[in-house]
Amino acid sequence: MRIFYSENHRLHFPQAELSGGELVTPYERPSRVEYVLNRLKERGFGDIVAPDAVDMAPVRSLLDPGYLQFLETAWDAWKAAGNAGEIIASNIPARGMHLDRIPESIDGKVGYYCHASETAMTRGTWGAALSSVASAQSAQRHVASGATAAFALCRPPGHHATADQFGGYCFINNAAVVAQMFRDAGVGRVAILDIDFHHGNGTQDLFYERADVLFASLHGAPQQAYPHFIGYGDETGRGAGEGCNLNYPMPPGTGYDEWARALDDAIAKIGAWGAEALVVSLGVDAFKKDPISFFKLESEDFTDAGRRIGRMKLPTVFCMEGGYAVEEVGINTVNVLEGFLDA
Ligand code: SP5
Ligand code: ZN
Repeated sequence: MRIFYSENHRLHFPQAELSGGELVTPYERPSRVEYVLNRLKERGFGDIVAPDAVDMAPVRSLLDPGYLQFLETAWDAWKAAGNAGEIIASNIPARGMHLDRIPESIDGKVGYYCHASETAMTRGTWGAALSSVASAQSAQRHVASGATAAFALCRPPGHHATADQFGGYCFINNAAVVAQMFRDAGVGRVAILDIDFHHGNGTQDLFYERADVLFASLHGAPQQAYPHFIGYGDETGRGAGEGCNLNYPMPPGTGYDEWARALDDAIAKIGAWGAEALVVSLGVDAFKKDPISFFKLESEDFTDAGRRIGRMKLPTVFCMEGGYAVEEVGINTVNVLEGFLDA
């Protein structure tokens, strides 16, 4: 399996994450990628290449132009406004406020284009986000031209990013761009399977009213877990997209038996729906030792999950999402890929 990865992920390394009322070193950090790369090499995945240049056309077709403009210019505007620190949102529009009037000041814009203030932006965030989506795009093209599967070692991750909001460590929704590119290449039905611990709110939102892209997500129940306000089981899609959104929220302490039942159900429904290509939002934060999550998966469970996904026999693009137990993030990620190849 070919791996696409860009060193430019290192351009994004904020020093601060607002967590439990403190500023801590972000859980989503550059070393995560090094652990995955090292494990890939250890396990004989030698075909690791840099992506081609980013293609902005599919990104622009899916995302809000004002949001992209904001991401590109936010750092300079933030500094020009005299701010000493990293970009962190401190006012996000809430109940009763205007959601449709975009402020002119950078402070206002940051809040408008953000949904979760744990995520900081720095000088290199835009460049890193572009390199991340470039890896996803190269993986998509590799699979579209005949490969069985490819892995985009994306960083920053993408599945929490919507058409016009960053948050949850995500800026551009890599998996969504891949799905759109499959559609643009003539694939009729594309499924996105999101096994990251957190609900893929951005991906759900982007395709919620569409019948051509099915989204299925296994995640911590919103009553207990970030992103808190979305991800319930009764969110099934709207309009033409009704029935094309499948959420599997699960409670604290969920282990592999229950998780795998949800996975099997999602896989069966993706198959019955007639998916012709698959995008996997590959987060490994369902792991029992993940510092910010509450599922109980063991490392070997990821191998089994990969095997179940592989049995679908669909052209598959894996996009890296979360996973914060850094010592094991490589093992767990590569276990999914090995399970997939074994199927
Ligand atoms: C891509 C991805 O996995 N994003 C996750 C973003 C999670 N953001 C908020 C997490 C808050 C967790 N707080 C738990 C603190 C435990 N000490
Ligand atoms: Zn996650």
